[in-house]
Amino acid sequence: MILIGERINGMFTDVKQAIADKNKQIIQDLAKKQTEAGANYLDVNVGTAAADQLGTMQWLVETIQETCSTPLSLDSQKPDVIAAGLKVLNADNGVILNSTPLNKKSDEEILDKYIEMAEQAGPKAGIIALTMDKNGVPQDTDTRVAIAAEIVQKAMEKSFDAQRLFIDPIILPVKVPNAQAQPGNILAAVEQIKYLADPAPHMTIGLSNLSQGTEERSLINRIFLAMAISRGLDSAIVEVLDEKLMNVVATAEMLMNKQIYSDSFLKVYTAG
Ligand code: THG
Repeated sequence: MILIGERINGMFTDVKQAIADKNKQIIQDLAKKQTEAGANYLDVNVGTAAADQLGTMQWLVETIQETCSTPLSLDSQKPDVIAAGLKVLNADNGVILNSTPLNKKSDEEILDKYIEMAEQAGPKAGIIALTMDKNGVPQDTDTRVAIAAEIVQKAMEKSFDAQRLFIDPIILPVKVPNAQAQPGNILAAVEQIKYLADPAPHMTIGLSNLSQGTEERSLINRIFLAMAISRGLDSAIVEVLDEKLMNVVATAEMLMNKQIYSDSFLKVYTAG
């Protein structure tokens, strides 16, 4: 499982404040803690409050790199914010450019831009592409799979290896009215997307979106993650500091025969 730690995101009040105060300590602590907890990548999202998104992305990247070499997942739907981050990034250990739709009304070529930036960033650079296009986020399984197929096709045309591609079927809060069919639709999409290329593209989701506004956040996140892993999800943007969630990852991987069973499997796999 490729785990992307979600915490360095201006959506969180502590990070938002740290950005406003240029408080490096808060950001660096989150970087170290998430790395120790098993994050393979650290998501970096400036949020919506920062006036200078490009400068904030650069400050976050530089601040994190001062204390740890965990690869980053630069998270923005704006190519210029990603480009700004890449300028100051040491991409030797890899990087993920997160996240581009297939296309959007104001930018038909956005996926091409992300692919080009990833190619320039080096052979280990990956992309998270959302199953979203100029019509927005689809609500059914078939449209999600159809957009995923177009994303895979575009990557093939550009000789961008499917193994550097993460497809994200976009999970939204289950609490939103009329959205309760979506988790099931996403599970069905995950199952089908893995057959679009051989070897399959990676698949990821921003898990915490699902439980936003609910009173059983951790439980909802845990159960859905186990269900999605059973359908082939092999990556997720998650709260890696949630120990119970990390135990679910280890157990699901063991039950899927991706990790060998031993009586101490939990200790072994959560120790990294
Ligand atoms: N797909 C991709 N990238 C993504 C997402 C996705 N990046 C951002 C997001 N979605 C994943 N990360 C988060 C981070 C935080 C929360 C949800 C998803 C979250 N935050 C609390 C809230 O809003 O309730 C903040 C609470 C606080 O301030 O402490 O839920 O889907 N590719």
